[in-house]
Amino acid sequence: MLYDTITAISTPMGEGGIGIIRLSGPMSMNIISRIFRGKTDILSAKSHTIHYGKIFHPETLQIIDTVLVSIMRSPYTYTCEDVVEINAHSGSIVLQEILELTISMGARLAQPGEFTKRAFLNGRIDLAQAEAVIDVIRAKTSTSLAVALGQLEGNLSMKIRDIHASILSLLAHIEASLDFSEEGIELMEDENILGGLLTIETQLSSLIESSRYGKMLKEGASCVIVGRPNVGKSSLLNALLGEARAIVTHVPGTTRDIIEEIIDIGGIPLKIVDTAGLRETIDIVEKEGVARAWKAMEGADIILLVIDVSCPLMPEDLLIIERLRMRMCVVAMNKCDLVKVVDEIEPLLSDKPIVSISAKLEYGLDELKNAIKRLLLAGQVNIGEGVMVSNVRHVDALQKSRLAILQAQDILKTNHSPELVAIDLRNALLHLGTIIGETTTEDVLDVVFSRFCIGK
Ligand SMILES: Nc1nc2c(ncn2[C@@H]2O[C@H](COP(=O)(O)OP(=O)(O)OP(=O)(O)O)[C@@H](O)[C@H]2O)c(=O)[nH]1
Ligand SMILES: [Mg+2]
Repeated sequence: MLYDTITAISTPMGEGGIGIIRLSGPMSMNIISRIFRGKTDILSAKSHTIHYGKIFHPETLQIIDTVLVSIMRSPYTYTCEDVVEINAHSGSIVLQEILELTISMGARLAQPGEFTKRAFLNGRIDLAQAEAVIDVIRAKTSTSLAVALGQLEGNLSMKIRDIHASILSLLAHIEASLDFSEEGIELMEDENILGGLLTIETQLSSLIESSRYGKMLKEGASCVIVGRPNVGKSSLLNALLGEARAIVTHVPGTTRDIIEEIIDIGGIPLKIVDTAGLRETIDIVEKEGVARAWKAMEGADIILLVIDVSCPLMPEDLLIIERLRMRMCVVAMNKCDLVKVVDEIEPLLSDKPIVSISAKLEYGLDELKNAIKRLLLAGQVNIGEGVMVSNVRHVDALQKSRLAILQAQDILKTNHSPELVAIDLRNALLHLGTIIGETTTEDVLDVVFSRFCIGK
């Protein structure tokens, strides 16, 4: 372990009960012993103990704060190195002064994610687990948290290692057949190798398939509420959020700007976007709002069309319906607390789910959320269970690995060249290895850890 000692403020900036400065590396104990006075001698303190005392400036002897210091000795620590955590009062000046003091004692300011990077480089966790740390921190729903925690525990890594081992075993057979083909060694039949490749390909495919939901759990999906003015779009946003977020009035053209909020729909963080009512207008502010609404609609994963059942359909409604043909869409028939005079709408929206609601009386909202959830998950119900891939980098590696396996199958079926099959299998292994960090370049590591915050 040839590393220097790093230091960082590990808690968010701002006022709070406690702020933590974390040190990791060979000089951690030495540094803390020079700036901390308590009842115990910190250098002889046992590992994983906490000590009450004061941080002071060794030259001026000026006291900076009263703190609790945690001592954790290598190797059973977050980074596998000596780690010290100083629990101070969380004011930005206090934390900044202690941080600068540790730097003046020889520590270096940590880069984003450097503590976790050391945990990876020192072999405590693999790369997929290290990446899960940031997913745990950024999880937006309890289901996405569960998936991230599973990955941190190593469930994805285990699956990848299993597949890796199967490929390796096939490769060993093929290479043995190349090396000892004349020595009468019992060799695997092509058919058995093909069977093995097929199983591997299926496993890779199902992991790739899981990423559709895995990514949605992590990154969420977007749902744009559209409709002509005054149908109750903003009322619906407020009802879904459970708070009066958007302005609601009886005047058509109330909403001008885009309003975004996140709600939890069956574990998926769904970004709900309220927009200006779509109509022709000469008001320049409203015109801009309408242009933004059309644009938001273009980029949405799912569209929530609101229709007012208390009026007949208007040309604006028909124009929007026309634009929804090929899109994932749920239709909310709003104001169902009023007398229904709207025309038959089903024939216009053949296959789209239609739900009756009253945004004002908060009626039908669960049904509406279920319709959105069904559309997003396309029938998949056990989302969040089992191993799920949620990281673009992992999906890319899995796809490349699967492609190599498919190619190996083709070669085996056509021209039986074991050398070429072996090359493809080695490629497949290489790509799988990048997921857990066995064959990862420094550039990739830099990209992975630059997504972290400083202090993690
Ligand atoms: N009776 C009844 N009135 C509703 C319902 N939903 C909304 N309204 C009323 O309809 C009017 C318009 O509501 P908004 O939510 O502002 O409609 P909007 O679609 O956002 O309108 P713009 O922002 O102008 O495009 C308000 O007076 C609401 O109180 C409902 O379910 N039932
Ligand atoms: Mg509105």
